[in-house]
Amino acid sequence: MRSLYRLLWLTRALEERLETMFKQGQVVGGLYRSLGQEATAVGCGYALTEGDWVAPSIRDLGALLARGLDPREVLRQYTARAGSLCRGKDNTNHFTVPEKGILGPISPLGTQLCVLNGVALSFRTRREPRVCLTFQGEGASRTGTSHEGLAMAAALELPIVVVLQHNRWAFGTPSHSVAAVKQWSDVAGAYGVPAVGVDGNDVLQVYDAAAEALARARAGDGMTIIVAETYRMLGHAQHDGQKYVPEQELRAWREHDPIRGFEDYLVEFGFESASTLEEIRTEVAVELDRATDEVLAESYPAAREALTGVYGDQASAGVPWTRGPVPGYEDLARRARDFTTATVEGS
Ligand SMILES: Cc1ncc(C[n+]2csc(CCOP(=O)(O)OP(=O)(O)O)c2C)c(N)n1
Repeated sequence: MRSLYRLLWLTRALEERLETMFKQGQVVGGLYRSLGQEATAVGCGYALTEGDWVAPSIRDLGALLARGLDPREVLRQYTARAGSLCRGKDNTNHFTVPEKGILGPISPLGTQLCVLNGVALSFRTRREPRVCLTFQGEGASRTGTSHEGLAMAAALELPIVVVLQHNRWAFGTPSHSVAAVKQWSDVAGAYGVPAVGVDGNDVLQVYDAAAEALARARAGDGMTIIVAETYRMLGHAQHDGQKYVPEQELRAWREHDPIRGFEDYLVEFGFESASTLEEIRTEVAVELDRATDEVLAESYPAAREALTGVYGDQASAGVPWTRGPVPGYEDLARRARDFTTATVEGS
């Protein structure tokens, strides 16, 4: 209970920290918060065990922290430091860390599930008792690719759990306008696998459903779809003031905050005292202060590093991934062409 609370609070506090840093111009790229839906990511991430793989969406920081990702790695990544997981070349959580069982988001929505199916298939082929879990927004679940991924995982009985997060909005599109289903848990009906609907803002309910679905997958009984009912309390990202969201809807969901609800539960049923929870929040703040100072003192990548680990279609003229001249690399286009020619001739 204490670990779950700590993870919930860490997720929120770290995102708040990132928001402040975004406003100070420290964050390079976008910031997509999970305010109001932290319980789904934390509950699912906490149910995974060593050796399992998780594929988060941009809004599942809580699952990564539950998997043991150090907040400093998150801060490094968002501030594009040289030592960050993407070496300063990408932001948010678009990183894959095989040793931690993390498959990063893939921007064309729905695609990530298809890739994770390959990971799940490899576990089954090798007869390893490992399982996969991934998240999809209800918007992503409307893509053809998502349907292909779900159909394949179900047909092959892959050891995978898909968590469909019904948070009501996909950017500015309300969920009722993209599906005829009244209950989103009905979307799983067509795939012939168990579908479990949960209150996505109740971390214990999410954890129980995830643990059961993962055990099922581990036992060789195939995929489960969990539909978590929740709400995106902020805009799509920092640039989106969510003016299209009715105020009364926000007000109603504010009353159903996942962290406040869990605090009330812990205190009311005597699991934790209010002062213990306060101590946890203070510890998290101290940890984040330290982590922020440490990371901001780290350097950005050297300009030369812009050329390493980047892949593009070198067959086209120029260098497709640069928008203008790179200082110090005036002859880059020529060198890229020479390299392509040499490679083609060499092979
Ligand atoms: C195939 C595809 N279409 C559109 C986009 C642009 N896009 C990125 S996130 C997003 C909204 C996603 O909504 P949802 O899947 O419900 O997740 P949420 O943002 O609500 O967590 C859109 C439309 C994309 N990345 N890929």
